[in-house]
Amino acid sequence: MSTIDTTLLPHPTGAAATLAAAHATPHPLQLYGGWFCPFVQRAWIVLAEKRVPHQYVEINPYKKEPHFLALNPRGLVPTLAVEVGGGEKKRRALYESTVICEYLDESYSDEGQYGARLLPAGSGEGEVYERARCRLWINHVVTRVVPGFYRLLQHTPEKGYPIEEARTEFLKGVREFAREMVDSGSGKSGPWFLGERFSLVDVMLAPWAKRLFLIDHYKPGGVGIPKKGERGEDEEVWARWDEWFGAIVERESVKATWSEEEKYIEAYKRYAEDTTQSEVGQATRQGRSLP
Ligand SMILES: N[C@@H](CCC(=O)N[C@@H](CS)C(=O)NCC(=O)O)C(=O)O
Repeated sequence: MSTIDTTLLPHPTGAAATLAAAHATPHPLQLYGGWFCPFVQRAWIVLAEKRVPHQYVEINPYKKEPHFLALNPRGLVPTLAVEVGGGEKKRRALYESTVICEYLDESYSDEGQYGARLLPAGSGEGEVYERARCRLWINHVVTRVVPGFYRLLQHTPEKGYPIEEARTEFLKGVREFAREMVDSGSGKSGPWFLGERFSLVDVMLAPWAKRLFLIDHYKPGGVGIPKKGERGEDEEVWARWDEWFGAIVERESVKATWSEEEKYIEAYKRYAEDTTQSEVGQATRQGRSLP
């Protein structure tokens, strides 16, 4: 059994360290996270976007400490501890990054205080459809793009399939996402998935967009997004991706939840060598769906 997963740097660095330090004081709303984890970054981005008062608690999820397992029997980060109930408040836990993000968006819904809703929330026909469309593309990110990312990052020459196959599959998921942005015409009003409006769809993909450089760093041929002028019939689609990507990396909440680049390179070495014992890594290796 590998040990590096339990010898991970035990704290965030860079901007994320500053954000964590500003949220170190005990608070009933607690985000249990690991600085390196993209699923955590989703929840962290939502807290930062909405400026929700909370405590950030850095833990190493690979250690599976009893106090953490008592909160989340799956033993994964992010885990959100919340207080619920009228008179006598009870401490409860939520997990699964997509569930946590929706919970935070709904719980801190006063737009005057917390800014615009991240998932369209209205009951009119148009908003209900847009909410469903957002969930559809969140599902695309969860079931296509993210597993494709790990299959490519964990590819080694010993695998029974060529790296090109993993790259093509991953790029297909990303291209379909970008094509949806072109087809919906959202690019006319702004860079985000919904155009002018930043939403949970952007949040769900942002952490992996930020980690694409790891594939360029570790894998021969890198991510392989074709260059301008060499994109054939997909020129417009990849230009829309570039626009979205450029906006994501500049988004304040994304920058604020990001540690120093070289720390990710160290942390993801075991993924790139396909020796990680993490549940995500093992699931990818065995062709199972991600935890
Ligand atoms: N489906 C979960 C996945 C969370 C997840 O896999 N987190 C990883 C860290 S990036 C973890 O806690 N791993 C602990 C382990 O593998 O034992 C979510 O969306 O929150």
